[in-house]
Amino acid sequence: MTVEEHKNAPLKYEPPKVWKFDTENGGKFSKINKPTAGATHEKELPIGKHPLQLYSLGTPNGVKVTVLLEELLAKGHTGAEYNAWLVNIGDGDQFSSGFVSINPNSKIPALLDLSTPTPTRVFESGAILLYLAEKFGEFIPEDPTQRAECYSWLFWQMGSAPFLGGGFGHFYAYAPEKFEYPINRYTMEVKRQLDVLNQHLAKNEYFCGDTYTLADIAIWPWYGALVKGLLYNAGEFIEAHSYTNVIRWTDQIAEREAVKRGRRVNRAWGDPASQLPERHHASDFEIAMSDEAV
Ligand SMILES: N[C@@H](CCC(=O)N[C@@H](CS)C(=O)NCC(=O)O)C(=O)O
Repeated sequence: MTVEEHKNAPLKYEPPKVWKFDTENGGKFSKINKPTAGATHEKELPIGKHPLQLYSLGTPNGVKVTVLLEELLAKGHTGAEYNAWLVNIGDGDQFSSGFVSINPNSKIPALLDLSTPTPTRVFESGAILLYLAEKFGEFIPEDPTQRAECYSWLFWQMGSAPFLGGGFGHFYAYAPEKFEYPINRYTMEVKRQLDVLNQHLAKNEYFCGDTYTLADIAIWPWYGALVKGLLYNAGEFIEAHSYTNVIRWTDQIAEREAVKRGRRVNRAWGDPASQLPERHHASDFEIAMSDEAV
């Protein structure tokens, strides 16, 4: 179709004067998405014995937090001991009264810190990463210039991932039909984002220079998984193999023991050896891998 023909083609969808909610739109998450906020049912959250209570799921946003917690524990910070509880978003657990009281936005991950004089709630994965990095003084540089670089990449991730997940992933993998316009628009944007990362990693070992920080922890579960073809089955479509510096960085981070542990926490699908739906003690990883547990 030429540009002129495209301009003259009748619109398939004419928005009504007032938008109405349609639960039957056929998209993968149409049953749980709705245009209102707040709790749908009364249910308290479970509380374990550790200072930190994490309510989450092993999606990329959840993995950011479990990787940082495992990294902090690996450095000997016992105050980072945590109970990780599973929030099954497919079943609507994020709309329980208990969950909404710690995250009014009803999205995982959410954290409750019981070690403060009164309990501290934190929601939004970027806020949780900053809260923990500042609390323990780790994975965030002291030098103001380096720290600013770290903030920049962290907020880059928080601002960019919705185009990857909510835009590209939604229209490429979850929408009820393959619509050319949004797939083109979001594929272009995601490839531009990957090029930003690839060019930066050509000159830097990690996002904030030569040290591994919370910026790497935030970016890895999304863009690392994307270049390894693990998100939306889109590796070939976006020519993931061409982002060689991102692949180098992804593989390097995947070798870290804390990362291997963190990516399993709150994961309740896929290869059984990759799962640990709840984590209440460091030994849970070994128990889950033993013959007894299989
Ligand atoms: N900006 C939020 C996004 C969190 C988010 O989108 N979480 C998704 C899972 S990855 C969720 O809980 N979805 C449930 C829903 O939309 O009802 C963050 O980074 O914490």
